[in-house]
Amino acid sequence: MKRISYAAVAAFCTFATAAIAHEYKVSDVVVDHPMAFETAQTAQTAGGFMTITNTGNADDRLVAVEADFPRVEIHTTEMDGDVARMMQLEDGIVVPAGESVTLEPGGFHVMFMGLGGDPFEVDEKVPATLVFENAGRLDVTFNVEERKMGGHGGMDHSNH
Ligand SMILES: [Cu+2]
Repeated sequence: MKRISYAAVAAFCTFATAAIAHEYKVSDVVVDHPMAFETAQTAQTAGGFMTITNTGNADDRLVAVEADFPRVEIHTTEMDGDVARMMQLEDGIVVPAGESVTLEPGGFHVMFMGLGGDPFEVDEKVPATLVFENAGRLDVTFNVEERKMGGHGGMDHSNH
């Protein structure tokens, strides 16, 4: 149950930032508003979020994300009792035909790893390439946004 209520909070935050949405498209895949939250100075990882829509008639799959970091992984989040644990998705994320998949705090996310003392700062632009099994490669920019306080900031990735 906890996971569901958390997702509702995250969805609210997503709508609140919709005014600065940006969108990318390749073949039948549309990527809306790739973003990341600012991180602590000492953070080694940061999460990347977006909505991926497949307008085609065949399923597609986000198989990799490339960016200028020592490692970039695709993660899911599972609740282990009250503890949220992140796990790498070796096979990526399926985006079914005609559907959207949202990467958001508490769920699927891109994990930028090995920040090495260069934290994400508000208004920073993080270039990345999304690799889809069918649609191919898509260059996008993750906008770094303010981490809202009071429980609206999403998952803390700093100890990942
Ligand atoms: Cu993660």
